[in-house]
Amino acid sequence: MLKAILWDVDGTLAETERDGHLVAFNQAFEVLGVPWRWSEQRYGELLAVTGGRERLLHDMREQSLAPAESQQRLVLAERVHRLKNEFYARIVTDAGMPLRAGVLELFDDCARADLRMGIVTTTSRSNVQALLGSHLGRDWRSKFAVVVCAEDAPVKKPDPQAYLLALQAMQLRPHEALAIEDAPAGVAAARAAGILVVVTRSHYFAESAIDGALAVGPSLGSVAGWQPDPLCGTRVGLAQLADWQRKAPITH
Ligand code: XBP
Repeated sequence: MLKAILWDVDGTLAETERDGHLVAFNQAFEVLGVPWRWSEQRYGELLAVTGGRERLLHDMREQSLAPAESQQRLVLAERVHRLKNEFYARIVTDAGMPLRAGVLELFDDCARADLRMGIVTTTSRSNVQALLGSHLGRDWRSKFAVVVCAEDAPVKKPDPQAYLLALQAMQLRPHEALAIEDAPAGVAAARAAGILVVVTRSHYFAESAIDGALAVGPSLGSVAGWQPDPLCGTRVGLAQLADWQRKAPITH
């Protein structure tokens, strides 16, 4: 029986990578006098590395203008990352970052069914606070039984640490939860924790090979383009997710 929905954040709740983090990283580079910028395409390549600080350090290995010493790189990555998160929060609160289609409706489905929700992300807590605070108000935290962020799970996806922590905190067995993710690393993390996953593809992972998901589609806001075909309705709601979960082959 389905007892909880576990939400990834970046790319799943909103297109935060392209419209938020990338823009904020480039703003931080500019302000701190870092002599390079990331294009939309380069950022897509760098998303193979989970975690903003880790992504910066990975990129510096290929930047000829990056500091030579590893300690200096760590210091620079730390400064850029902190400022990036400040700019990100500003983008989200000032300019606004729309939630993806079908997300709010699924929140409402869960509330109506009294089904618990959790946030399971390896992004920084301040970013989650900015995004959900702007959409759900100051009371946003009360809508989630658990909020696992990078500060709680420092070993980033595809490691299952964040999902294992969520299961533990919610006292759930893996087959009682269903994760919603957008990217292969997130799917791998959930699967490694034994949790079934539904994938709503985001901008950067529109074409990525996805292994081991229960269902894959372009948006929770529409039944078009999903595999397997949704039963009925106009969007992918809780009834559909529960049906997919019920029909999943039992592997536990
Ligand atoms: C999200 C990430 C993060 C964000 C940026 O992973 O990889 O690095 O891109 O956030 P998840 P930070 O799929 O777990 O949400 O800069 O705070 O890392």
